[in-house]
Amino acid sequence: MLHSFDSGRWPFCHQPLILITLVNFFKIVQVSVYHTPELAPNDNLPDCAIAIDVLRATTTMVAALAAGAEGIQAFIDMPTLMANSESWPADKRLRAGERGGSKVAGCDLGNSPLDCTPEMMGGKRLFMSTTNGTRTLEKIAGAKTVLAAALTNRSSVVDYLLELNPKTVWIVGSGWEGTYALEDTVCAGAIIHSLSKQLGQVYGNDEAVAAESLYEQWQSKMVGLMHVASHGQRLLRLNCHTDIEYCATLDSVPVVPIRTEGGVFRKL
Ligand code: 3SL
Repeated sequence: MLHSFDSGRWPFCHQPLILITLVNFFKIVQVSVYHTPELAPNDNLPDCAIAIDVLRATTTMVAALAAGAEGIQAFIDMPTLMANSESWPADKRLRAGERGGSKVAGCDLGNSPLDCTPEMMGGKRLFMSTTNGTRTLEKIAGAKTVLAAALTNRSSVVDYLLELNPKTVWIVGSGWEGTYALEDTVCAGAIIHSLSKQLGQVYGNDEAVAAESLYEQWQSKMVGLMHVASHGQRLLRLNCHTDIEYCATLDSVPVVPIRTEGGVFRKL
């Protein structure tokens, strides 16, 4: 069960030494959900930070690594992506650029997880920039461990968190240009729901409590939730029905993108 905490204050203990002992003994995890990168604090980064962009950047990252991509480098702007990818052999790189849901001119790919076939991805490095998702990755770059999560890899992310045993976790949604996105919050809730079921002791901020409730309400209707969500509707207008169905699938891809040296995301 998830318990709430008030602005990072622990509910039962004000003595730091006793707190540290209790935290280590009981494997208590403190989870903070932030709906957008703008809402995440700039300091006191956690032991582990998780970026979510269900529609579609982190779902695509999971799919690309599952399909055999060598690694993924994320950029907040296209000129930096182009300059960095230039130094990589042309036959070993793919440029994926998305703005407003559509592919950026001059790129090999947009941001569809369905393009991530083994034939396309095998052995290639993906240089990626999207409207919101890659900004979230940039925002949490200072954390010790940085992961990318989607509904598709929810159970693998939770398994890794149980193994890593971080004391503090941030789950940061990408939203849409600074505003809330339903699908990112439901994914945060799915992670918290599974984590708290397995650990028993999880403390969360109010956003974490709300995210878990949202997941509990919609867990059997994920495609329905995507159709209600504003970015889901934007993608429907772009005829991305099959992308939405794919992104709404829970626990289907056993891959966790983790940030490694040089900021490259690789498969755990
Ligand atoms: O906002 C993003 O980063 C993208 O994932 C948006 S889209 O799903 O590719 O339209």
